[in-house]
Amino acid sequence: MRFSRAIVRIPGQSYADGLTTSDEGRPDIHTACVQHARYCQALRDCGLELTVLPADEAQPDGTFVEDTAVIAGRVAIITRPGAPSRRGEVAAITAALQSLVPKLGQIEAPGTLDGGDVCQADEHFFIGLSARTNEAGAAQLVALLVHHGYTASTVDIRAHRTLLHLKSGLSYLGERRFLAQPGAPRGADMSGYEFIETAVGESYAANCVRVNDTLLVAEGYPQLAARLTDLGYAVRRIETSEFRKMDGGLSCLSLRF
Ligand code: CIR
Repeated sequence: MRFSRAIVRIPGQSYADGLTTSDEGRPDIHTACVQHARYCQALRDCGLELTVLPADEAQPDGTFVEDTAVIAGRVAIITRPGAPSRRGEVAAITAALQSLVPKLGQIEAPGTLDGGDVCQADEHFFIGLSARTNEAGAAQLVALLVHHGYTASTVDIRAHRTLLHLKSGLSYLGERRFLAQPGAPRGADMSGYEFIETAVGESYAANCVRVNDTLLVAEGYPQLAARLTDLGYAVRRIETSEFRKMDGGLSCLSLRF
């Protein structure tokens, strides 16, 4: 998968009022903005043209744009986030996508779906069933994707209470290879893939992002960075401490297409 564009949203002053289960303390908004700006620069350095949306104080979790849409090739599906407090985020993303990617559909009630639960592996989409993505939402997404020529299947992560989303626990690296936390749920359809596991204490870094020829990896997980470098990846490390405090990771911060 090659990307040429991404949509991001700057964190607002209300950022620390968003949803979190983390006990790492309140995020510092200034540091969050610095980390976000570096993330944006990394995407640009990977060759992407960015649409940078301004902060929206009414949407504290709004910087986690990945959850509001699924982009499949050159079409977009607007989600219906599982957390009611996040449903207001989709309007601005719908507007931002309008001139860039044709809309294929929208997840409708009673369906709920967060983009963080959607992991594209080439022409196949793995969809996590989680506290945020329900069976109705996943079924709607499967139908839309299949109609558009992709294949899709679900992975039930509801028993894994420490995982917010499917992609909190694994990332697709390309070439039929996943990076995953030890014990991360694997769907039956994942048996034909190679899995690289994060080391003990480095589970958070299982959420990484392949952007063209670069792998964006969270800073502070040296065993993983060394392993991925040894495997031949061009690793770029990005500080994510203030996003981790709000249960977010690298993939959550952009919609790439
Ligand atoms: C939330 O709980 O919804 C946000 N604080 C974090 C969302 C992270 N998004 C993602 O992993 N795709």
